Amino acid sequence: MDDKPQTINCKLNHKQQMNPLIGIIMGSDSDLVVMEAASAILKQFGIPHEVTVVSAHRTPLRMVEYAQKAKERGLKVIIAGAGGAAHLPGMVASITPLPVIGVPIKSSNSIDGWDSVLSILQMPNGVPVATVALNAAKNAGILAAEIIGTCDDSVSKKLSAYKNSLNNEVIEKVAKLKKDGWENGFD
Ligand code: AIR
Repeated sequence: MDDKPQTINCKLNHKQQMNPLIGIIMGSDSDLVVMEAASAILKQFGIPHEVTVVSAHRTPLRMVEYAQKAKERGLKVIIAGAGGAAHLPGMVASITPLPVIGVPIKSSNSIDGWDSVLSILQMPNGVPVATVALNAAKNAGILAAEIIGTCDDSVSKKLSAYKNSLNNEVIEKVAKLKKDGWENGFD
């Protein structure tokens, strides 16, 4: 057996960079108010993506078709959000070899969001779904961008700049608190 490590080249070519790389799907258009944050951050990073509604319960055959064709259509990551009995991310993950990021949504039919969190989080061994916090579609977008960034240096650089900006924002707040005074300040 050849035990040399394999060279894995996953650099995206120009055509791949233009087509949607990330599919954002959700159980209902009522989820859009939460899920649009994933699209907004992907736009900020300049990553092409698509957004559509796919319901595990109301359109099960559309869900199967979407999951079966996602990889051949050039998608690299799927972000799936749903509320209540949130089976969409797990069922899509059971069909596609692509990484699936699940966004639990506190929807109108949800009991505090726990139903959705647990439906998406507690997947059986063999079928992982990377579950973000309740309503955390922005983090799902960032995680998807990070996956793309493993193959694309320009995306990776934008992510590093973004994380630097988070750091700088806090440092500025620290300086402002110091300047303006803070009763129990330590710094
Ligand atoms: N949903 C739709 N099909 C399957 C599920 N789990 C979820 C949607 C939405 C919630 O049901 O993801 O969060 C309520 O949908 P609607 O359309 O009644 O507003």
